[in-house]
Amino acid sequence: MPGVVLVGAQWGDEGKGKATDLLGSRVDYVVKFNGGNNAGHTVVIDDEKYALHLLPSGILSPGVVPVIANGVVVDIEVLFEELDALIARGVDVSRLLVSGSAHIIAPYHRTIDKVTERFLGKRRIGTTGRGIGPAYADKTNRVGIRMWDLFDEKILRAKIEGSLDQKNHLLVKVYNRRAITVDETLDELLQHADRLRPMVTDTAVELNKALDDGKNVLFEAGQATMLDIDHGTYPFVTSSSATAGGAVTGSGVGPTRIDSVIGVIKAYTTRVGEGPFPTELFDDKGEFLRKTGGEYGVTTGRARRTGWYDSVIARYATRINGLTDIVLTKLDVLTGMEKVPVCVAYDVDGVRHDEMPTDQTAFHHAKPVYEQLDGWWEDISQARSFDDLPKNAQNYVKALEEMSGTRISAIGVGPKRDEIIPVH
Ligand code: 2SA
Ligand code: GDP
Ligand code: MG
Repeated sequence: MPGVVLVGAQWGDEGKGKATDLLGSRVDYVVKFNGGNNAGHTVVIDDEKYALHLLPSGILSPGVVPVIANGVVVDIEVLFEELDALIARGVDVSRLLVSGSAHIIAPYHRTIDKVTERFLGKRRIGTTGRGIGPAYADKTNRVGIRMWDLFDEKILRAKIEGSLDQKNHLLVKVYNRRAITVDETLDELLQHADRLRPMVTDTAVELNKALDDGKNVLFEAGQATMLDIDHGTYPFVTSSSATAGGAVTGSGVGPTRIDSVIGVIKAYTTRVGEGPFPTELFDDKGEFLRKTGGEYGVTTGRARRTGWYDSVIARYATRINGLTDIVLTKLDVLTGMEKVPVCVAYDVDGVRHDEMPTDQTAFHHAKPVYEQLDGWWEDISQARSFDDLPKNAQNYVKALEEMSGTRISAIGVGPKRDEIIPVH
């Protein structure tokens, strides 16, 4: 501590929600800095399961201040649905802060996300359909709507008009849809403005002050390194900065305030949506990982694609994020295998690549080069120290640590809060 970034090191769903929750008792602020309600984080507390999308996972820890920072895109309707569901379960959400500079996902962003994917057909990205890409496109095109705009109706109307101008042309002429009116959008966005007002503030001031006061601030990434708009498998990515750098631009704190960067990595790999995935399995082993690991989307319910651990990606994530620590999750899911293959390099058209090829064609052609590690049969869910693990599981963890070049600080052996082994 005090400034810690937590990122996904693969294609998402590594268990970031659980990792954040674990740190919860030691942090004062948990900041979501990218993405929106495309995220799905599962936290299991005393057999109670919570699925969070737009809210940072830290909202479940008593005393923590949850922050939705400027880099996030906010669907206001979803925000209140999620808040109300937590309130109904007795969670105190009263400390939530939302950046006035965060962009809003308007109803037309959701519509455009869905029709674009349908229009793309075989070339689709496999988005979550939550309007994420179109909202970030508007932000970059400088026709986005920010939280602050909700509190000045005249400005809000003008911005909606500006944004809808081109979109209605596209919707009507290209997608054969009805035009969206300014008034219907205005009504929907203004519905919750009064309830939002007390939460909306300059969160960058709040976070810098918290760091000045020696408070512990955890920046929690949505999605993951390989889905990052710059460093992921473009174009099969999300539209935000999901890597450690995004924590800085997405929250308004300087890079000198970050002390450590934790990468969360699964002991195997999964991916949702389209795009290349070198270690993907299409056989019963893949189905075993999906079933045993419960690999279904938290937001959309989609079956996740599954494959072996890829150390080329782990090294890449280490480099891009400047990882200081790794939390290795779901080691328990690999129990019961004779051999566990681990990808150590790629063969790209006959040439060995030890590092990630960022050229799209090369990555599409990448074939994994595997090393076969010995598996284990013992149930490891009760293990609470490294020595409790069977020898072969210990060797698996050590091999992964060596290949990634970053120390593994904790090992997940089950979904529950206490199913974790601290290592260092
Ligand atoms: P989008 O909707 O524009 O962000 O989609 C672009 C790509 O990013 C992927 N993506 C995700 N991948 C893994 N997990 C995500 N969150 C949910 C979860 C996903 C779900 O935790 O399970 O429920 O389906 C997430 N969000 C976005 C997406 O699959 C596209 O490949
Ligand atoms: P996130 O998007 O990175 O927060 O991850 P998700 O919540 O989408 O997916 C991770 C899933 O793995 C959730 O269902 C967690 O409850 C579960 N999980 C996390 N850590 C472990 C672990 O060590 N073992 C097992 N079996 N499940 C885990
Ligand atoms: Mg998830």
